[in-house]
Amino acid sequence: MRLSLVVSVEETAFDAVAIRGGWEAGVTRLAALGFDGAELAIRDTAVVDAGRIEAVARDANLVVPAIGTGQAFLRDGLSLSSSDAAIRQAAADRLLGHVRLAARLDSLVIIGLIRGRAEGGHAATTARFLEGIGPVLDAAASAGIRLVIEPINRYETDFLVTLEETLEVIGASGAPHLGVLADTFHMNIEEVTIEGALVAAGPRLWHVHVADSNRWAPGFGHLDFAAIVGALGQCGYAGFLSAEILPRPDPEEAARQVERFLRPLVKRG
Ligand code: LER
Ligand code: MN
Repeated sequence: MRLSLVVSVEETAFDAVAIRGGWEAGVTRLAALGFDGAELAIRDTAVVDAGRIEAVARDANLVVPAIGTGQAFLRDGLSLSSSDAAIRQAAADRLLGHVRLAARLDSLVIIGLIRGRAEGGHAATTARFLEGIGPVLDAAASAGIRLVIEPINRYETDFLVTLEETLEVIGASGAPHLGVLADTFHMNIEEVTIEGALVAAGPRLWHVHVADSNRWAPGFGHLDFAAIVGALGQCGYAGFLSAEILPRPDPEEAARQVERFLRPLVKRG
């Protein structure tokens, strides 16, 4: 398992992004702190310079394990499951840009808040979601890119809050390149046990966001990360632990804590 941290390429109102004040400096700083990767949060690939991202990551010797898309929902209101077909279409069109960038960077594309909210019940929302994501799945298959759906806690969404229900929708899609992202902060609110849910997700678990119970860096709250990393090892997880954390007590200390606390655990695991 390797370590990364979420960096936003634009200034964002989303608070769990520890490194701020310019993505280029952030990525370079992560490399200096010993991280293996930088996960990028990108609202719209039309306003980023893909060549520049490739160059900065390569020069810093960092992988971009995943590209986050939630700001397209938070800032622009795009939703794959909206009851408005034009909004579903706009969300899919936006995600095609993320898929193209992911193909250049060899990244996963995260379907987080952009999956939308429940409207008219779970079954109807799922049906619209599967229709909305269809063209994105097709483009990802052609590009050889995988997507991951992230279960998100009930205070942020009412559609797909647990790993189990997310895995059901993934199964219903029939898409072999659609998997699940586990975020320990959300899981602490929604799952019966974090370790049990991780083991149950097994080989369909392709990406992990780490934050402690308070969304501070691991070790600054009360989650049992030795048990969490142990469960990930048990299900054969060999991907990234990507820190999506508040910049507390300050950005530098938050990032350092991720390395200091998790590196010994992932070396063992
Ligand atoms: C995104 O990865 C996430 O975890 C959500 O809390 C975004 O609002
Ligand atoms: Mn997350």
